[in-house]
Amino acid sequence: MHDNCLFCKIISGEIPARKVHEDDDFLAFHDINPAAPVHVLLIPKRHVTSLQDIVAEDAGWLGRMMALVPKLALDSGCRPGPDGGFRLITNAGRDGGQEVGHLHFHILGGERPWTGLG
Ligand code: DGP
Repeated sequence: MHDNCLFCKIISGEIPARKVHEDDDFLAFHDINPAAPVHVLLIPKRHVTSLQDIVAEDAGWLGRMMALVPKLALDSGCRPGPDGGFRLITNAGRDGGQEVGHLHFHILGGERPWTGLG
């Protein structure tokens, strides 16, 4: 728990969210301002500010986080196969367009057209 971190408050339950997945290490929930028909945020429960802070020792849990993405995409309504799919985005730092300072993956999908995040 990191003071004044919005996503830590969602993890603790202080701020509600529409959860799609939760386990000991990760939480996924619908983005409050969806940029696509499916727009889910996947976050680690440990407070990491962004991908800027990742080092080689993080490979284990970060790999497990990445491996959750295709299952969450399908469970959230992304279509399977080559005509379906999803987009994965993480914004890091101000120049990267990051607004919430807790590492998160945007999982975006659903039938096009939609613009996504750039
Ligand atoms: P980024 O710009 O990459 O830091 O994206 C932050 C995302 O977080 C943005 O798409 C909107 C979303 N968001 C901000 N506040 C809340 C909230 O209180 N609840 C939920 N579910 N999403 C939020």
